[in-house]
Amino acid sequence: MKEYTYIMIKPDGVRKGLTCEIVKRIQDKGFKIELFDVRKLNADILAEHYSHLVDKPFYPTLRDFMLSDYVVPMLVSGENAVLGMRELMGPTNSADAEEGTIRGDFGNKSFVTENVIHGSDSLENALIEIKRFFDLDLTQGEEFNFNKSDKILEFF
Ligand code: DAT
Ligand code: MG
Repeated sequence: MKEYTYIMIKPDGVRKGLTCEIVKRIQDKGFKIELFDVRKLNADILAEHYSHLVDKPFYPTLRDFMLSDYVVPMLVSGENAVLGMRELMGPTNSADAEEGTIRGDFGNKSFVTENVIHGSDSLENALIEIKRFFDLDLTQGEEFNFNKSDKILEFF
């Protein structure tokens, strides 16, 4: 099935100049980048995004890192995009990630927080994250249609 997933290059990826390399890897894997943005997050949206982690002792470090610089949010689509992107990224801890994966090649193996990229972990969470970061109501399997974007409609 054609799936949507929410991908975000984290501040370390942007600072290391990896944006285009990561875009290339996503496209070479056969996925399509439907939307691409560059922005800074605020503490509220980050706390929503990482609501499963806000009570962890490492959350302040994670928050300060994620707010430290620009991020690159992307709406990515393709066959098996959710799991396929997680495979392309590698596991959470870059020290456990194989060579050839984005985290394995570019993540900080001494500091789990700096793992370069976020990708949704389920079909359901992908839609929640796409709504959160792009304000788009998508359904898995449906065609992406620019008319769906209120923001773009307002622009024209
Ligand atoms: P993932 O990003 O692979 O989906 P996650 O949702 O469990 O992993 O965690 C989100 C981010 O939080 C992760 O990319 C890096 C950071 N993180 C997770 N576990 C951590 C830990 N034990 N110590 C420090 N940072 C952690
Ligand atoms: Mg996660």
